[in-house]
Amino acid sequence: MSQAIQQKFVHQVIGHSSEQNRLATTKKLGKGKAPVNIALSKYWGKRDSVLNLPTNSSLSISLPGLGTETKIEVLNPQTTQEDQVYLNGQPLEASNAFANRVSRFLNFFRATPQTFFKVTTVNSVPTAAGLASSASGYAALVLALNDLFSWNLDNKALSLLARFGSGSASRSLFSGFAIWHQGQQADGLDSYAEAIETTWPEFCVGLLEIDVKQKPVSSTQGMQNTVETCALYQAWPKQANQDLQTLLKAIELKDFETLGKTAEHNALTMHATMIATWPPIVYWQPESVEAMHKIWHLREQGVQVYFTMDAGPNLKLLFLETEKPAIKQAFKAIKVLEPFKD
Ligand code: 2P0
Repeated sequence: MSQAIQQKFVHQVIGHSSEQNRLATTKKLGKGKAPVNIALSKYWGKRDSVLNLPTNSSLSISLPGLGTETKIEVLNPQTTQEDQVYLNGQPLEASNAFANRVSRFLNFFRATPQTFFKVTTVNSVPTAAGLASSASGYAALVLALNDLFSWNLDNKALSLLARFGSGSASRSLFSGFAIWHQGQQADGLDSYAEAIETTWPEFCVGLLEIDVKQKPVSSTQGMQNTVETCALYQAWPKQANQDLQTLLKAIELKDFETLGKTAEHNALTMHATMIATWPPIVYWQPESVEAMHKIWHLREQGVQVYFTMDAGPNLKLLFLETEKPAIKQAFKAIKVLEPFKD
């Protein structure tokens, strides 16, 4: 039943019908490239896990220097009985969790049950370390499929398909700020992201890597547990949607203080719901908390710096170019990105 709903969704987006086969290839190879994105107002919780629909809207900034490049081709059915997935140059076993998830997504794009794909994906971010690699990964894969099948889909359709692969991927089709509308419809066709046109050249994001190991609980599992067991979660959708409105206004007015405060508070509220989940989800390491205190201390000294965190122990610092020397001085190992310049 859920597979039929999913197949219908994909057909509605790519325009498949019996007269017009959208899964026939004319090209040998499809290519796609997409950036990672960091949410300033987070996505946490699904209202529908079949179509991957969120409980709340979210807002992000893309980091053009970091992301995923993916190539896809159709394999010869005479010689192959399964997909081949390469991650960062390494062939993955079909049983590997990453390869398995990619193959399940590709099930919706096989012209026949004997159609298998070779997917070659290269990440410039550590996989599953809370640096949003599934976001750039599914956005790049959808762009590669769009290229392979010559669909010529618009950004809305690309974002819908990417969302179906992984929620945060809906926002990785764009550079700069993007908003993912939660949507209201049961068919999921109004839950997609679009770019916010404002540019903010002074805007900086500092990546503070605490730990790049595979995270203990995936985002998908973590948010499901939160929705099911955390009483505090009831307050989350309202808070998240309010934060999003505040952030939109702050971006429009280039009000950095409001943006920073709202993003930091939003991230900590999301983490509060994770911590109040059972079994508890605590992505933080002692060094994460140490870095938070250091940031609060810098703020007391007048440095305008805020942070956000995702489903992992790493911090992403938010500040304007004028604060770059102070930040680099305080955090020697920080990697500073300028989303509107890189
Ligand atoms: C975000 N995260 O808005 C939030 C903040 C993690 C914490 O979107 O199940 O990997 O594939 O839709 O997209 C990570 O969730 O989850 C995420 P699925 P996804 O960036």
